[in-house]
Amino acid sequence: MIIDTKSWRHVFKLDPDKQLTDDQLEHLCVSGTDGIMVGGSSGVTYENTVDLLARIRQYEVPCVLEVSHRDAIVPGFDMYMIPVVLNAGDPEWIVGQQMEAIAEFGSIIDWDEILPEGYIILNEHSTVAKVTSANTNIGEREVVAYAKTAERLFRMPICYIEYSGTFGDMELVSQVKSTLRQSQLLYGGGIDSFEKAKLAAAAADTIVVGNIIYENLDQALATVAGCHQG
Ligand code: 1GP
Repeated sequence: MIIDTKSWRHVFKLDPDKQLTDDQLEHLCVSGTDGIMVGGSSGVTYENTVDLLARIRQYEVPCVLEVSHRDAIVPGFDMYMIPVVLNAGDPEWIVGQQMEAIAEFGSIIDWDEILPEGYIILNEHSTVAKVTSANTNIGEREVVAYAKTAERLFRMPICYIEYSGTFGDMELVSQVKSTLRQSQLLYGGGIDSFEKAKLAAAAADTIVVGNIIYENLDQALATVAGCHQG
């Protein structure tokens, strides 16, 4: 089913390589979040992705796949988000992986289900920064220019500021938001409480909550209410 993710304010990002009990998954799916995004930087396989999708599908919450590797592209998600890492040092993560996936699956892709995401990775210590050799040593000038590159040059519907593992600079996020006219601004990284969700939601269009789910579920669930106050 093609869904409109534009109005999403809060998203839980679930990692197929990490464990959740049925009870924990139910709490997340009925929490009032706008959607579940399935994705991870390592250990994501076809099998663990199918398994997680089947479990999430017991609930009504929309569910999208953020494709990290073409071996783990599973049919049945509502939409498919395709990261393009704008500040990757290795062009493999800007266009190489995407080209390989299109070479393999291009004839069966429903392009209406595809949402490109222009990623800007800013935490040098994150797994995703290391995997993509991201150039994280950039300032506001470059970050804003990357966001404009996503929106105005590549016409991407989504710009994603990624601080995975640490809470980022909300002034910078606000600055990017004020320069975007069309693209939806996603922010993810270190949102682990009601307060941080509120701050991030005030700065970005949509906030993405990941790691805290696996560390403290109650704190993770509190981010939904925090987001609504942001
Ligand atoms: C990761 O942006 C998400 O891709 C969320 O980050 O895991 O730090 O919450 P955290």
